[in-house]
Amino acid sequence: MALWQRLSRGLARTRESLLGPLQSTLSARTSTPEVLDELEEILISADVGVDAAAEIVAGLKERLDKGHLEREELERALEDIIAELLAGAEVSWSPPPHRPGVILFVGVNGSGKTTTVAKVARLLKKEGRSVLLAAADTFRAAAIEQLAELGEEAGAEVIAHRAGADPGAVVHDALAHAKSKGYDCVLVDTAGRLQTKRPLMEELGKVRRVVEKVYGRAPDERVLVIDATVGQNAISQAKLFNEAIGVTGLAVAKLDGTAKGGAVIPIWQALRIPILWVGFGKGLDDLEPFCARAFARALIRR
Ligand SMILES: Nc1nc2c(ncn2[C@@H]2O[C@H](COP(=O)(O)OP(=O)(O)OP(=O)(O)O)[C@@H](O)[C@H]2O)c(=O)[nH]1
Ligand SMILES: [Mg+2]
Repeated sequence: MALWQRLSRGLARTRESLLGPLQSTLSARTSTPEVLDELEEILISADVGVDAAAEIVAGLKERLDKGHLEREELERALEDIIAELLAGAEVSWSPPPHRPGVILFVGVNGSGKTTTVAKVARLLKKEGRSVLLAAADTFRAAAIEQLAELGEEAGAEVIAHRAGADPGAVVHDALAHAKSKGYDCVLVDTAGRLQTKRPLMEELGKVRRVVEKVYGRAPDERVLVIDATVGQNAISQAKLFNEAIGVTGLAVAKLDGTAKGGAVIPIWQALRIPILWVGFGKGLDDLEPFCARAFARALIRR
């Protein structure tokens, strides 16, 4: 199945929130300006954001006839404009060039970090890379077990200490092990933390420094996992994580569970941090590298 079709299933709720209301507007055969006004409101209520909605509608005004609108024509134009708006968010990501590359996953509680770590492990393993997982969420007892189970499912070894141990020590061990065994990548799962809790944010800085000490460089990627169901609220979260640790990429999880998938547009516009992956289900295969065109197409087409 093509990427956009897999995404399309995941984005069904978002698409419904966009195209459902549009359907009735269009079938009433109103004139273009009225349809565009209504579309702007629909986009805003689907969490696309006021600025992005205005930008999309301005783009449509330029492209479309002044007269009556064909649904297909409108959809094609909408897809093109969204794909263009998101083009810069897409990167052709590949693992760090040296061995092992270190990827740190951070985010608020329950955003989807641990699941995303396992999904990325699965993806990398499919590409033939060897992957080690570090269970640096020692705060939540069940987190270690969860990562161990998911790691097994993904076919990746997991380094863990007991609950309550120092996350920095786990990372230290994992790096040493990865080095001695020649692993390609180490994926570090961290505890969920509210971006406003300073001591917890400082703990992330400590994990970062452990990597710097052992490797002489920061973790190659610091990935912020955001939960798509929070929509534009992810922007303020991201800003504080970025200040604490310097976020290099986003993973957007739970796109399947929300009608707010359109928020990816204002999130990209506000942060200008590349979107590395999108997750759209609980299964380990429900993750894909972000592709602007496929995302736009899945938002609009069934
Ligand atoms: N539907 C759906 N559920 C997801 C997705 N990603 C994660 N989940 C679910 O969301 C819940 C939380 O996911 P976790 O991966 O444990 O989130 P976390 O950020 O590690 O949570 P903490 O470690 O407690 O901060 C779990 O029930 C996951 O199965 C997704 O893309 N789609
Ligand atoms: Mg977790």
